[in-house]
Amino acid sequence: MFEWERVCGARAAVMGVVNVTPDSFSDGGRFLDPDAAVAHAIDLADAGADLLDVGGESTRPGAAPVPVEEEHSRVVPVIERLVAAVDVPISVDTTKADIARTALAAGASIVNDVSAGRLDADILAVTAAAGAGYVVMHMQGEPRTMQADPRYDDVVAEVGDFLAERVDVALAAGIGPGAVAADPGIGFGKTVDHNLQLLAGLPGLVERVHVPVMVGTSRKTFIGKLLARASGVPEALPVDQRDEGTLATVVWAVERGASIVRVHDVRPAAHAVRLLDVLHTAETGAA
Ligand code: PMM
Repeated sequence: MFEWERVCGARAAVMGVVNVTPDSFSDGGRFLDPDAAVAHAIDLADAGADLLDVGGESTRPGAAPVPVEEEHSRVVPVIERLVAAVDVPISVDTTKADIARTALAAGASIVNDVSAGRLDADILAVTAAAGAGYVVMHMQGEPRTMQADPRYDDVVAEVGDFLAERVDVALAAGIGPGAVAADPGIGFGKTVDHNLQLLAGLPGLVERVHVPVMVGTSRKTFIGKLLARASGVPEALPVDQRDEGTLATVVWAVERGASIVRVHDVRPAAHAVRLLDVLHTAETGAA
């Protein structure tokens, strides 16, 4: 039975992103070849990833769904090879029960579901039957249209209510009480200001959901836009200039109670998380 406590009980865990896709916004096409994906994932594990998230369907704004056979052929061979090559848990980033089933049979131990079980409800039973971990993520709308005009009265309260409800649904489906994590879904049907409010409101969200909270800010558009805003330049900074900003959000999120951070550039995040842990230990010792 998967337990988040074993991954992020002592300090926050760093999840490395392995996108086996032609079109993900930050690394689309780089790791579509299985050899390249496996080599990259091993590099991320060597760089300090506590777990690896393998995805075969881009969820960037505007992305079209991928047929199940195609998604299967992208992720399952990579997971099979990774299970033999690394000793960190592997998660599959999918919304489809069929993909979750084959990925778990191939040795993955977590299902990262950006739809929180709303697109294919069987994914909950599949995850429960395997004794696997599960991530429920908040998304307003669906990837094709989610950035069109996202609206909330109170984004922190609405995302918190949604996550608490979906955690309950996952538990009711038989997923282990220690096996569910919740993610506010930064950038999924959210404006720059919605993302900012969620990051500012993270302590309340952590308290509200009662399960480990995952945060995925890595290289997202809002970082490019905020850096442009703060530096007085008209254009959002491109994706290859967002890693330092990402690191700032990683430190911010961990300091406000995030248990798992999902990133593309693992080494700096792993170092930052370890240093934060050392500093907190020193602070406790000095008190
Ligand atoms: N972001 C992406 C994909 N999957 N899963 C979770 N749980 N949280 C996220 O923020 C998230 C995700 C966006 O695409 P990427 O794989 O290129 O980062």
